[in-house]
Amino acid sequence: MILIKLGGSIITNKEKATTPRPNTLDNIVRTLKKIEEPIIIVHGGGSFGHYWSVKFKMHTKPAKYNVHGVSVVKNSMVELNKIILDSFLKYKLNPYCLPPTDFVIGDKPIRKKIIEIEKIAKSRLIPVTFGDALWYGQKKSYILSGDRIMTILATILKPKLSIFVLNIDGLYSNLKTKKLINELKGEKLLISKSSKDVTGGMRRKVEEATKISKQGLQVFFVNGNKPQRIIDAVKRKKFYGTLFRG
Ligand code: IP8
Repeated sequence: MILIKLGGSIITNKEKATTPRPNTLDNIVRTLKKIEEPIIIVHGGGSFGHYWSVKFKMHTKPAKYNVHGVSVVKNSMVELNKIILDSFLKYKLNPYCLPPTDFVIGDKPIRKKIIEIEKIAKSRLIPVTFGDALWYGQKKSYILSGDRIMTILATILKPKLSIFVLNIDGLYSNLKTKKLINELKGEKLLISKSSKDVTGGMRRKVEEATKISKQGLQVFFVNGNKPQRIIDAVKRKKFYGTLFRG
């Protein structure tokens, strides 16, 4: 099984509120058709969820946030999710929409439900879930990042490969020269905090990728503008991106 996160920066235009990138999305989805094994999709919030989370000052920490804000963030994620589902349907990839409330209560994963997600994927439906505003309990809510969902799912389902699809080639050792880090094995990385993402941007991704790879699982950061690189990685032909060795 292959776990794939479509990052908000690749599927939306982060410079413009609530703006998808339909052509880029379609290109990725069309290419995913070449994968022969079961896949599970997670997507991020980009200029939908993050835009509204910033407006309503919502974060990953459970708190008594403005309830209207919770609704607006959630609605924006449903809107983005629909765009993604429609793209999958268009290319006959049979998406199966699974909001995270289906397998998380408060901030606790429901193991039984997650095992069921793999069965859904094995039936050739493609489970599609996403980062979201979630009810926490005691009048509190929080933003659950799609990156965190990757760790939740990977921990239980042990995918052959967990892929983070980004808007850049992978991790750079030097931002100016854009020198790509091809492979990592247990090294500690220092990543600066991103301002636009309420869930922590690249820093969060690296944290979650490290958690997954520490379980002996492979994680790969790849550029979604070059979707064939996803297929090459899945088919073990070539890893053009950053590979976290398990
Ligand atoms: O983009 C966050 O998901 P992420 C979703 O995967 C919201 O961090 C609602 C901001």
